[in-house]
This record gives sequence, structure tokens and C-alpha cells, in this order.
Amino acid sequence: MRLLSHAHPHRKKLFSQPLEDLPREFQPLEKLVYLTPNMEIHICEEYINFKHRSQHYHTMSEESEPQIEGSASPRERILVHCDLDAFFAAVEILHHDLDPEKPLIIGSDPQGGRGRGIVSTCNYAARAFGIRSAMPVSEAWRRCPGHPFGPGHYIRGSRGLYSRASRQVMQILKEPAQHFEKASIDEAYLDVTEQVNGDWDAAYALCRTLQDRIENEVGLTASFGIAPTRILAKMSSEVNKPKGIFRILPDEIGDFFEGRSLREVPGIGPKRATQLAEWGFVTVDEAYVLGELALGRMAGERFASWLMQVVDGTTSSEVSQLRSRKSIGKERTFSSDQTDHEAVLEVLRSLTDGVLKRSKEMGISGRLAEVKIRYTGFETHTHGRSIPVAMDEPDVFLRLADYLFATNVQPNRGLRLVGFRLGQLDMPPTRQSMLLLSEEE
Ligand code: DCP
Ligand code: MG
Repeated sequence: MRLLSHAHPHRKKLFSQPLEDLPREFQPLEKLVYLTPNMEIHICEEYINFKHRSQHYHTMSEESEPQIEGSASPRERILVHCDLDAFFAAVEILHHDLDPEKPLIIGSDPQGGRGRGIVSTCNYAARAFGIRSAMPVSEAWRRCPGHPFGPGHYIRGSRGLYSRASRQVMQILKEPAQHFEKASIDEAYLDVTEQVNGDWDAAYALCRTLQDRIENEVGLTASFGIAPTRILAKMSSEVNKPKGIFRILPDEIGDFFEGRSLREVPGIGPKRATQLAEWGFVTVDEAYVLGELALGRMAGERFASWLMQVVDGTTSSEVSQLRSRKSIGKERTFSSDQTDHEAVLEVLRSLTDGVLKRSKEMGISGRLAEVKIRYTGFETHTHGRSIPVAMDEPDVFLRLADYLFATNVQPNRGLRLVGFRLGQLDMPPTRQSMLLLSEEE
């Protein structure tokens, strides 16, 4: 069965989707529409709860331009997704000069099979035993026990090593890309349309060069996906793993989804996939040919609309550090708990100043000021306030930090940590190319 794209050159579509339904990764961040611009907000860890948040966001898909054969049209982007192979395990193998042919499992202590934690990742030799990320480490041990019962080598892992390797790789990746976005410790999106002049073959060659550089300069192998949208690029980088490159040209999207399991689409979790399978849909094309209306009746309009867009290749192709970065923050833990709140406020001011300097360098502004206070005994509170429009004025945020601290700090309590975070970030599109990668502190 051949899939025909629903996309029409002049089709305009209003796409409405509740935020919670899609993974953060695929939410068009900058297009959130809030009912009340200056609402009170409550923040708990990274989860932001808006009192009066609109349930939906709306995005218009653009009218597409007529295409020039063999090259990307002005609006059609060439995106690259890079994902390192068995990342933590590969770094450990490199660092400890281990044999890559022997099964290596990174995760919590297996305690001879009684450990209660999970596996972070494992190398491909361990995957041959059926071991996977997020599997209970006791299950991993059952499949491939460690010394002296079996060949498994279990390591707890060291974040510092992974961060360092990640930084080296990201440095290589961001060099050629006008738009670069680190999406996690081992993956990044690049928009290379301009660099390769809209030429998909040149994009392939560029990925090969980057792959070689990462291997030669850092010692790690990476896989690349090249496609017109983020979600397609991400799916492509999985196809030829490890050390693979896979490309989906705009007119190959339908073929790509033929016979491909719905479960492989990022954003379709086990629950949704099981539900769809119960209705008889296991592959993407089976669900797609139903059409938006019929699928919507069963699985919900929003899901149906989104799936159609994934297959039509009309989901987001925006690459911007703002998509992955939710805030810029700095915090300080005191070597001994502080009772002098004036002194702590001074530290908070300097942290706030540092955050605003950083945001200015990055060309980013923000709408949300958040102060974090941790008391003796680890009790932690965060207090936030938003302003109507995004700004990068240090004075505004210094005043907000002062206010939030003064009105919320509990008198006579020892303070263990103080921090400031700028959230609800915004960045004019023209500044995006100036954005430099920087790690969260
Ligand atoms: N990770 C983790 N816990 C998980 C999943 C991943 O700690 N449940 C860590 C370990 C991985 C790293 O994140 O090395 C990157 O995740 P990936 O999903 O990209 O997995 P890998 O890079 O290990 O393997 P692959 O070759 O499939 O990309
Ligand atoms: Mg990976």
C-alpha cells in the first residue's frame, strides 16, 4: 500500500493540541497562547503550573512554496539529528580501555542480582543479551550475570566523564550549523539548510564528516538522521544505529512509514500503542490510511491530527536552543548553613546578576524570575513571579529577586542554598545563530 500525503501545497491548517499530550520535545514552545498574560505562577521543580493556562495552543502550518527539484524549497529545511551510540557505555569503554566486545552495563549496583535500581545504558554486546536502558538491574543480572557467574561487567558510572565527552562532541557539532540545539547529553539537532545550500547529498556528506571527526577527535561513534522535520530526523538517526546515517527525503516520508510500527514514533508510548493495536493498528500506515476523521473518532482528534502531520512532514522543523532549554539558572550551596539572611541576599544578587549576564550573552530574555531557597534539613522552596513581556534587564530581575527573597524567606532559619533562575525564555529569531552552547549551572 502506498501512502499519499494529505499535505496540499496551499493547505492551511489550524492545529490544536493540549500541551500535556505531546512530549515537550515536540511542542511548539514559542507559540503557546496564554489567556492571561500576567498570571501568578507556581513552580515545583521543573514543572510549571499556570493558574490560568489556556488548554490549547494553536499553530498555523505555512503555505508551502513550489519546490525546486533536487533542492530544498525556501521553507523546507534540512535537519540533522545526531545521537551518540550507547553513550555512557562508550565513554566508560574509552576511559577504562575496556574490551567493547564484552557486555558492559552502566547503572545502579546490581548487588549480585538483588539490586533494586535500574540500568542507565549498556553497550551493544550487552544488548545481545536483551539488556536495555531503564530495565531493572536485577533483570539485567539474570540475563547476563557479572563476575564470577557470567561475563557481565557492571559499572555505576560517573556523570563528570559523560558531561566532558558531551561538551567535546557538541563543540564539533555546532561548528558547521547555523542553527544548533543540544537536546540532551548525547543528542543534538542541526539545521544545515544554508550550509549545504539546500542540497541533501551535501547534507549527507557533512554528516559523514562530523561522524568521522567525533570518532577521531573524541573516540565515540555517533548516528545521524537527516530529514525535513525534527521528529523525522530523530527517527532516522535510530535506523542505522550504531555508527549509521539515514536520510529521509521529503518525497520519501510516506515510504518510510510503510510497515513501521507506531511504537517507533517518539511521542507514542506503550499505552497509546497498545490501545491502537487493540483496534487493529500496529503500523503507522494502517492508522494513517484511515484518515484524520476516522482515526480521530477512535483515538481522539488531537492525536489523529498530529499523526497526520507527522506523516505529511508538516510538524516542526525549528531548531533553537530555546526548545530544549527551559531556563537559565545559578545556585550556590553554602559550606555551612547561613543564618545571616542579609549576606545570603547579597549572594542571591550576584547570582541573579550572573544569570542576566549569561542570558545577555546568549541573546535570550525571560518572563519569569524564580528564587530557590533551601533550608537546613534540605527543605526546599521555590518562589516565582512573571512579568508581562520577556526582558533581559538586570535591574528588573534584581528587584524581583530581592522581593521574592524578602517576602518568602522564613525568619530565623538556617539557609543551605540559594539560587536564581530565569524562565519563560524568549529569543528573537535573528539572534538564534549567535547562540552559543552553554551548560546549565
Ligand atoms: N540514559 C539513562 N537512563 C535511561 C536512558 C538513557 O541514564 N533510561 C542515559 C544513558 C545513555 C544516555 O542517557 O547512554 C543517552 O541515551 P540514549 O537513549 O541515546 O541511549 P544510548 O546512547 O545509551 O544508546 P543508543 O545507541 O541507543 O543511542
Ligand atoms: Mg544515544
